[in-house]
Amino acid sequence: MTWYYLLLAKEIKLENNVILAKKKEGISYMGFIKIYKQFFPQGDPSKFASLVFRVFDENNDGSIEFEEFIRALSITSRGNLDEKLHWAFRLYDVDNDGYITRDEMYNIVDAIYQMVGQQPQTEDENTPQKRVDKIFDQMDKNHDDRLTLEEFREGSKADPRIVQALSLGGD
Ligand SMILES: [Ca+2]
Ligand SMILES: [Ca+2]
Ligand SMILES: [Ca+2]
Repeated sequence: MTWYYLLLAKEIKLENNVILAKKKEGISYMGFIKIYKQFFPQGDPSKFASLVFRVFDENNDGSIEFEEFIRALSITSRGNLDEKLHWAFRLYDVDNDGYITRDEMYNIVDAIYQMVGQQPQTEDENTPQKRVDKIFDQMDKNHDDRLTLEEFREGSKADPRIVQALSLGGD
């Protein structure tokens, strides 16, 4: 997730004054997407940014307050592996029911592919669907087509590339 830390670090610099000045308003959804667009001019990051926004915006009020921003930043940059994986799990588990379904995984992977634009990839991962199938082959130990936090955690530790998949093209 290296690009992600860079993004956040750079954003803090770029937007530091703005955030402090607008402490009460926070970062809007559109502002968040705009920041991503600076980093991924070759693709369309709006879908991915909207998914990340959801995780940042803990109180679900449509903006990322300074406190929310700092909390997310500290987990994604300074958290231990378990904290990072839990954060990533929340990103994938869009409906917050404690399971990542194939559809939810597809949603994120597709958003990442859109964001990074066209990239040379290996034959078995060159579409979002193939990538999702591969992740589930590796992680879904009980084959019920959904991943628990435990399966996600174990699978990610066994194959760190799965977590790095979040940063396709960035690491
Ligand atoms: Ca908020
Ligand atoms: Ca879910
Ligand atoms: Ca399972």
